[in-house]
Amino acid sequence: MENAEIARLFREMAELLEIEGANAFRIRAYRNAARVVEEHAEPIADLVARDGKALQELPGIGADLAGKIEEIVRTGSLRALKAAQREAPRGAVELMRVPGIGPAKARVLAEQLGVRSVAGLARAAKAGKIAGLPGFGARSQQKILDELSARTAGEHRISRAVAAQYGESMLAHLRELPGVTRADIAGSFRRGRETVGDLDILVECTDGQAVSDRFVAFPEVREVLAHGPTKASVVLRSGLQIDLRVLAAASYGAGLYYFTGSKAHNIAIRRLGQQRGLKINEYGVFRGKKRLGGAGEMDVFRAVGLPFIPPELREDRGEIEAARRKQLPDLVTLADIRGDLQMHSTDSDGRASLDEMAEAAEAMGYEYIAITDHGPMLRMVQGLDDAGFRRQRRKIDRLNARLKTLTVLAGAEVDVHADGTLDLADETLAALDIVFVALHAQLDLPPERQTERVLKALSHPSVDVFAHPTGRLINGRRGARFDLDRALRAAVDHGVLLEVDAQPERLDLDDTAVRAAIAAGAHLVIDTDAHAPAELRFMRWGVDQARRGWAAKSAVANTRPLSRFLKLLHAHR
Ligand code: DGT
Ligand code: CA
Ligand code: CA
Ligand code: ZN
Repeated sequence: MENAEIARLFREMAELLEIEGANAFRIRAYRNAARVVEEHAEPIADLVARDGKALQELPGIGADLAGKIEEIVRTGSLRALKAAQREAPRGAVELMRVPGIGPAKARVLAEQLGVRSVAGLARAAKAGKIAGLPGFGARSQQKILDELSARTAGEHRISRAVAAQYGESMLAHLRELPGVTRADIAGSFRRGRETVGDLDILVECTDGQAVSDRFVAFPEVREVLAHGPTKASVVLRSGLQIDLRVLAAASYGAGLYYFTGSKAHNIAIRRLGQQRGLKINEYGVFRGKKRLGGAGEMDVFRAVGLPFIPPELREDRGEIEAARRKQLPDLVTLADIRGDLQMHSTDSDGRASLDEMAEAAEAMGYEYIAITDHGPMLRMVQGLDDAGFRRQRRKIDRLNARLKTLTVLAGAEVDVHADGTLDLADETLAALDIVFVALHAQLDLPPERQTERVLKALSHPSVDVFAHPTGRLINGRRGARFDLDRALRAAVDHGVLLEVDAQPERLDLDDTAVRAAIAAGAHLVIDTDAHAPAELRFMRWGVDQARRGWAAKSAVANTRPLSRFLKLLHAHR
């Protein structure tokens, strides 16, 4: 049982309670429990197996929620959730996943229009049936249409971080079978994509039937789509589909290559093979009937005369040409990262103190971090005002005097007003070690005005980093629209670094924007925007996104030692 699975059930519970109009405190308790479970470093199921009482030591988990966690771990489901599902109008939960539709609106749509799905919502909006409903209007109908058209044809893709939990636990399940010599997740997941349509798992084993049997016996399987000796396919209760292929050792590399994709990349490589009179498929590399290789992935590259191309680049976006010219970037790795830069403490909306964040970062072996609490504009999270940042600076100075291996930079994440001015006084900004600017409100300004806002903010002399530049949320909101090329040029002119925010639902900049940023000559920072110590582990998702954007170590500022990092940061001041 993955933590993500427990969290998913609690979140659905919270949504159903919202639709029901239940007590806000109860709703919040479920949401909090979902987050606590999700962020717990070890599997909660192990905790339950070891010591039932330990659950109640988790923050915000009392006897009632602990009992529910145990029930989920033991039975795989939750009776209270089933009951709530029966009560709620069908489809309402799915509708709430559309930005701008809260519980009340979802209920109205489901009850008055009989809308049961996102597809049904699109039909109703197009037919103009939504504008006249209570609580809606022509504007909210248009907003729904805009949101839906921004999604790729209603396709449901699962976030990388969530897919990783199910995929890694399936891998562990398969590896327990004797005779399994290799097992990997291939497909879009191996290519580092921020979301996956499904997971593709490859296993090397001589007894395919045994692997397939064990695969379909994974505890969370809801539906078996296929179940044979070389392939199988299942859907988990979370809705995630997993495909299995079993391969012989002689074909494993060729299979891994083929099922890693992308399809467009595979086709281009196969064509290169054809030009050399070779046949390349998921079983190997062949000349006529003669097998030339296939046990290792390198067999395929060697056959077409190319060096290894990292999976993150295999999108047919110029990687084959770059490989031929020996101009592939030396991609940044997780181990290259020397410091984490955006993070919050209880001084604004973080859930751990400054000292706790610093200790956690030190334990991870970082050389430096920055504490970047919010400014005053974000009232709902109680940001710091100018005096607050002065007080925090004194706390950070005292902390640095105590710390042995870690340096804490005093920073801020400052909101940009709609007119491009910043939400803290110039003297306050000038006194900080590192200043992040971010758009949090009014993401829907017209593109020209948004561009002006961004350009003005980036030109402020104290600004160092542009945080999660678009503000998009994966499977959530679309984010701000502005002229990215002009913003990137301004960033380069003013020496502003661009963030790759590693929160799994942000991953902003995204891969194509990272690549554009590097091409424009900008530097990146990859950081976690952590609001709790456990979130420091999000760094891997940010690194994956940067790798997909062709980021070399040298393009990422926080791979540098502190002194060189600061020099780059303040070159423009
Ligand atoms: P996804 O699941 O939508 O996130 O994306 P992928 O890339 O994982 O796609 P998927 O699961 O349909 O297939 C896994 C890999 O298998 C894909 O990346 C490349 C390979 N593949 C699938 N179908 C074809 C095909 O028709 N031709 C070739 N050359 N490769 C294919
Ligand atoms: Ca896939
Ligand atoms: Ca697949
Ligand atoms: Zn932020």
